[in-house]
Amino acid sequence: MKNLRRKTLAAASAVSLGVGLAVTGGMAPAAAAAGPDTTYLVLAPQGATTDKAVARVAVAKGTVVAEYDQIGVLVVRSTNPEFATDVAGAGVDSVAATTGLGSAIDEGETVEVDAAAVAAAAGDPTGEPMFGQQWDMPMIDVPEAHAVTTGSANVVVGVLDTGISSTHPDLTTQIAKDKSASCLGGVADTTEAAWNPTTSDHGTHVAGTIAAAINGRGVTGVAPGVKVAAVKVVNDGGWIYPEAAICGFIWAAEHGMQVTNNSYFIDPWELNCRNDARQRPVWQAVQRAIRYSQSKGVLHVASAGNSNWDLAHKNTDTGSPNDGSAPEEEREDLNSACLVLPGEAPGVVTVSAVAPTGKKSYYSSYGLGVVDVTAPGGDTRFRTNGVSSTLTDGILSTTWSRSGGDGWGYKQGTSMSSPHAAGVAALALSAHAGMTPGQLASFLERTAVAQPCEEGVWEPRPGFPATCTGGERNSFYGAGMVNAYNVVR
Ligand SMILES: [Ca+2]
Ligand SMILES: [Ca+2]
Repeated sequence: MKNLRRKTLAAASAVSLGVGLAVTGGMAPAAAAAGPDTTYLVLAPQGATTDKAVARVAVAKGTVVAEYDQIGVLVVRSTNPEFATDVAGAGVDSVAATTGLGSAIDEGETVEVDAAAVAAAAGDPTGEPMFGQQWDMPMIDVPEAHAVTTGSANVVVGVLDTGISSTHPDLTTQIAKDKSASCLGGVADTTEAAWNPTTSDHGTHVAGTIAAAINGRGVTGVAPGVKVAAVKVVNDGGWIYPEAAICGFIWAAEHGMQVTNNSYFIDPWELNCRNDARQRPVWQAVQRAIRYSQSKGVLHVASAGNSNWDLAHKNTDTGSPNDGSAPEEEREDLNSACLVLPGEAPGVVTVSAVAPTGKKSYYSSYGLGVVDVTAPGGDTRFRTNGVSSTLTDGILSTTWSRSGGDGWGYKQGTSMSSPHAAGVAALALSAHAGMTPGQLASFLERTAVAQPCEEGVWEPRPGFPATCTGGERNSFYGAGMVNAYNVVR
């Protein structure tokens, strides 16, 4: 029985009010001056330690919940309504609350499949039972790559996402449990329950695309010989808060991960540029975490997003901020603090998505100089001119649900394309150890198969027009389609 579960592509413009705002009713104690329990990021001056900042937090009646001395950032909780003012002083460069700065994860569409039925249909008894449904794998020459290597167990890919099901039969042998953690709240929690999924199987699906086992069950990942680590950064409401992302980047750096997959993006349109002065410290802190992790040898791979936006021209994209409250002139005020993170941070490999045809998926965002490479993400609408959804044109991978447990199913999105690129990066490192993140990023681009622009307006689904610009390197596909064989041959 097919269980179709659809979720609307989450609008990146939605803003969560966050966890700190709920004030309990009449039970509040006499401390009338107390405000809501709010999370702050406190930044020491660039390059300075956090010692003095810690002292200032105590003076301002805050509690340090995580100290990231490596990047001079503290995660603090406080109910002092004047905390941001009171904490100012020697050793504190800036402070900002992260309230309202959660970014929604794009869930995409899911359909669970009956494993036995798919196994019978696939018809290849020597391969993985569902391999016949994995159109994405031949598209990037994964079988040819596996004839050379399936990857090295020394390579660990951090899946910064909703957690990974540690009981999944296609993943249980693939997870580096000693490197897995939940980063919710900005503090790493290594208990297995904490980094398992609780509401969403997004991360479980991503992990399967990277490294599902060759074990005679279900599917194969791009790099089944490598390990994945669950780094849970998405809360049960589907939001990524900056403190969780910071914790995740630092965790990956301190636990020897060479690659991370980031199938989400933190959108500055709604969340940063509108009120830049207040929010800039938050973005500076995230950028410090990204830079630090890169300096420790981590390559970050990120999805381009599912809004069909031209990310290179977002200051003139009238489709972006959609609540009507942002004046035009404010939208022009883009600067380096207004990057879509992590995708647009320097050194991050940003991935667009293609359909089974190899052409841009209707939903995939794009942008010249923003998209670095492309990979299969699925397109369940191109076949019917948008009229109905053909879910087998999505990406088949590992799934999980609270009611149904572990399984396999289809999803589509740049969330699904990015892990293909992360898997190829992991194969590349397996075959050629010792590359720096910068070398690995350019190797992925050099080995990608160039994809020419579509002519004119590309609109595989009515209502989703886009125009490709550039030459061999272009706005839809960057340097081209990642290729698993080219990185190991
Ligand atoms: Ca398998
Ligand atoms: Ca990039």
